[in-house]
Amino acid sequence: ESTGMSMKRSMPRAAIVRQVPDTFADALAMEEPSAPVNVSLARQQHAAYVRVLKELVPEVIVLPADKAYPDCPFVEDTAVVIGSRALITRPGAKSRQGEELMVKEALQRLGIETLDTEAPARIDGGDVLFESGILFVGQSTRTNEEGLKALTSAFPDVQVVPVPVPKSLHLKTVLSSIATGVLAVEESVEGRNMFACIQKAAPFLKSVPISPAGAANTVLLGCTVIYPSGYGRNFDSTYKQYADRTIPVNISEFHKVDGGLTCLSILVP
Ligand code: CIR
Repeated sequence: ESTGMSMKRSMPRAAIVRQVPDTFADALAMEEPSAPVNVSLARQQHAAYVRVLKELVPEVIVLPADKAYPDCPFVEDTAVVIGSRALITRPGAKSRQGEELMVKEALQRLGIETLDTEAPARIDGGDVLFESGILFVGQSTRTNEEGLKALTSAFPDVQVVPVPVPKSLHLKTVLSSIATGVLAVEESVEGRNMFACIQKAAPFLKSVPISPAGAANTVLLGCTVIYPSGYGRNFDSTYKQYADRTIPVNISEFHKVDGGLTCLSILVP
């Protein structure tokens, strides 16, 4: 770990995504978007992201949208998969509870053992980062202490570390893995404090500061980093220090409703 070299990480065997519903403009947002959500553009952007996944991941399962759940494309929030087991979450926002059912069935079809989260526990998968064998769990408005306990009992062999998320929606809004042992971390007071908390438990982890807010939410697939373009900056040279390949993807319509790239898929190891 101290060589400064990033280790190879294996490609997930499958990814689960969920299509954009007609009601997507009603998705939850912490702040009213400056421009309204363009649903047909969101669909095009989603399709482009799915094409990238299909290029890299052996199996991509595309679940149909449900118009009763405007936030349903953000599948990441509905399950935490480690090894051959998944904890199906109880999403933190009431309007999202129920999204997890279709995802649960898809995971079971893949042969994954599923466990359920019981009330009063609440978990959004966007608060959960599994890196270097440690499960970092954001404590946010969406994921509570009971949720943290549910994760601890679902994965008894895994070290679980709570990380306060005072301001942002989710843990992974602020930071994400760009290589094994390396995190992209939003350059902000919140980002610095969160990474300091992470480093206390995992001093070997490195951070790469990224601005502006929102840009540090990336998807690592094997040695490829997919990152959000549309922040007026190109991050290729930054991420190429750690990754073999970088792919920018524009998801402007998802950013408007607080969604990042990681939210749009569940990766099945
Ligand atoms: C929500 O507020 O739940 C959605 N509008 C955005 C969810 C983003 N999910 C994620 O970052 N994992």
